[in-house]
Amino acid sequence: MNATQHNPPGDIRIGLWGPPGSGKTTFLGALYIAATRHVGPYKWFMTGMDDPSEKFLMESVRLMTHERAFPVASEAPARLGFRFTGHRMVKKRNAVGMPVERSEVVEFVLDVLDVPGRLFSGTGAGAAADPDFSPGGLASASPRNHEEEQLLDHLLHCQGIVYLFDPKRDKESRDAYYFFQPVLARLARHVLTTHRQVNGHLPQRVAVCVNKFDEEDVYTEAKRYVVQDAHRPHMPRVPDARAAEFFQRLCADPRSNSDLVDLALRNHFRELNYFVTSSIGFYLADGRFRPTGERNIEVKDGKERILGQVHPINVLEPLLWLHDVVRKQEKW
Ligand SMILES: Nc1nc2c(ncn2[C@@H]2O[C@H](COP(=O)(O)OP(=O)(O)O)[C@@H](O)[C@H]2O)c(=O)[nH]1
Ligand SMILES: [Mg+2]
Repeated sequence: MNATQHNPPGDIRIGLWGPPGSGKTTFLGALYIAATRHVGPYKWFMTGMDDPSEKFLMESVRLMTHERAFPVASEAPARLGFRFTGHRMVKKRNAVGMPVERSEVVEFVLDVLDVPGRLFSGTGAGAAADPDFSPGGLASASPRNHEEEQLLDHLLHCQGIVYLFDPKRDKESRDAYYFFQPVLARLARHVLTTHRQVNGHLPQRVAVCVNKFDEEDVYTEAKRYVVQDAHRPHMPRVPDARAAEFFQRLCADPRSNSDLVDLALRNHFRELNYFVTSSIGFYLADGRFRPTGERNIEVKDGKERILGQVHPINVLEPLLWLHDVVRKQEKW
């Protein structure tokens, strides 16, 4: 006998936070493939909640698989909604002790705002390139200011935040803190003035993602923490318990202030988890990962193209963790 148990979908608002180019749009675009490839107790699939979200999904999947290109940069904030549906078969006994197989369905809705990276600085890169960008101000009513407010309002009402740290960029520009601090300062002010703090902390849960794991330098640094999946294609993974240590190591460059990102995250937020992620994964020459860690990007006519299959690493997992911790809390 079969039965289906449907848990009502929980709406969960998740924000994406990270400096320009840290991979936010690509991360979102890779989610559909990540859900399809996911190996775990639940089988997952992802659908768009409305036409623009479905269009974004189809377009990013087409780009990443057929065109072998990265999703195009976000020009204006895009509000997107996706539904994740997971199902698994569980063996149970019915009221009279007979074994029954039951299909268990879990659903959650992800509501994200994908914004151009310049909005995160509040004072800098955006301002230099863009006269409309008002330094740190929520006071004037310029269009740019409206976008900043939209971002702040979204993050304020998120239960979860995916924070993307880009070790490749940070090695060169060392500006993670520069893009991090203005957003944190505004978030903290609004949470405190509206008395929404929880035990002195900001209420959002944060999944800290060290992104672009597939890049040669990042993989080389991560090697000491890496274990390989037992199942094909035996992708490398930094276990969550060691990902925090890896993040701290990356932030500890004495020439940068990125250690302040690590400290401030831990001081401000009540619950954090760490992931080492890649939206595209490594190149699999013969269907399995080789420990040399081949890069899944080729450069043709000066343009970066994805070389082979897209195998996202730890892209769905931060959302599943956020969904889990938010669902477990009784009251938001
Ligand atoms: N190696 C590698 N590069 C990535 C990955 N994700 C994004 N990138 C690179 O980072 C660039 C910026 O990504 P994008 O998603 O537009 O960043 P955003 O500004 O944070 O939305 C892309 O064009 C790629 O060159 C990844 O998983 N691995
Ligand atoms: Mg983007």
